[in-house]
Amino acid sequence: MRVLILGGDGYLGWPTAMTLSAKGHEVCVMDNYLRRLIAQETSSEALMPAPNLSDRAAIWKSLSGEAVRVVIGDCKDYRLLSEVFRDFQPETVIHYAEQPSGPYSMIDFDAAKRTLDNNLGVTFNVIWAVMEHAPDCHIIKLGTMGEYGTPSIDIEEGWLDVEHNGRKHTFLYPRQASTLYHTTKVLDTDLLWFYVRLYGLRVTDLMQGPVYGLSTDEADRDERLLLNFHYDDIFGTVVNRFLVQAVADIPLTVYGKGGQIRGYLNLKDTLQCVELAMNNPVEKGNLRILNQFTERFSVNELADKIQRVGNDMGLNVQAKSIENPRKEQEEHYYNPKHHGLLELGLKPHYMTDEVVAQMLEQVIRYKDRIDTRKIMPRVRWS
Ligand code: USQ
Repeated sequence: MRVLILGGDGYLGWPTAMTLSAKGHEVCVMDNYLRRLIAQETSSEALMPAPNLSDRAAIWKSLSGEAVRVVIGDCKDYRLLSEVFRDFQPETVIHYAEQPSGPYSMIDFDAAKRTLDNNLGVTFNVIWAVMEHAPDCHIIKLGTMGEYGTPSIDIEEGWLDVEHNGRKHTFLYPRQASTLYHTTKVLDTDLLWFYVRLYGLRVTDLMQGPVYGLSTDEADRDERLLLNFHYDDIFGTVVNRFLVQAVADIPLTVYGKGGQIRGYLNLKDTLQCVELAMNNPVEKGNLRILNQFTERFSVNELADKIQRVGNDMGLNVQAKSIENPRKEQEEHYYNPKHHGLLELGLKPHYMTDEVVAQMLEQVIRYKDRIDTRKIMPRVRWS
């Protein structure tokens, strides 16, 4: 299949490119290095340095023999994006090209505006590029579980049957996000749903929970193919941050009461989910929504697990509640459904003690590169 990956330089984009090209797909990646730029602007660089995208593709080709086509450019530039769609004629487009950090989107006006303009602008351009140049192309859009928020009822897989005054209708499940970034994803979904209804696009929206991990089959082949593993407060997700804190002898930064529950997944499962969605496209005129996570933990449960495994390995891991920089519920009901991807064939990699130990060992190798100034939260929601 011809697959266009937008945001191909990212934590998810680059490993997706490698895994799909390893399986014989024709892959083109596009990226404008926005994440690298924001990382520099906010002193949030990843633990291991990554070669630029063209060099990554060259290294990958020398090891695997597989060519990944690289386009460096901004998907907000509609003329450029159109050209890429017209020339490459993708059968699937995987849209990761968004500013992905909740904390970044809450810094100030400029960061919020950049997040809004980028995320909505790119989604809008992708929709139009598909309609104009590749109308049969399956759009796989990375959404987020954070769109739903933490309502006190069960979270369904994208849709809710509503009965009102004796009549029934199915609507998009209500969304109420708690950062501007997550809100842009809510708006993306609405935009896609509008164009699906009116113009018959085919779209899969993957509602992903926080991802963790620094290992994939392809990335493990060579140090230069390593992922953008962030542990800072801007781009680092909670598990990756805790792993680094455990290795750096910094008490795990539990925000507030630590009762915040989320649905987590291993990066290897993100790759599986995207591939499953791609190999099982939806019919035209459909928006399929899949909740993408494999298991649920509270922040306290995660901290306990990493503390226990780390201490068994001889580390000295403590956990400490600190004032929560975010506005979020610290104790809440959380029961999201997640059947769709399992039914498509997902075989989860769970967060066993062995998996935690392996990740800690990988981080230990880069211990000297940890910059402890990047760890404490620098952004408050108000
Ligand atoms: N948390 C801590 N301590 C920390 C960092 C985070 O207690 O040092 C808590 C947060 O307060 C939150 C939970 O851990 O309650 C998850 O935080 P996170 O930073 O791992 O995840 P989040 O900000 O929600 O965003 C991340 C990705 C985002 C993706 C999202 C999926 O950055 O791109 O969309 O996970 S979800 O959370 O399901 O919306």
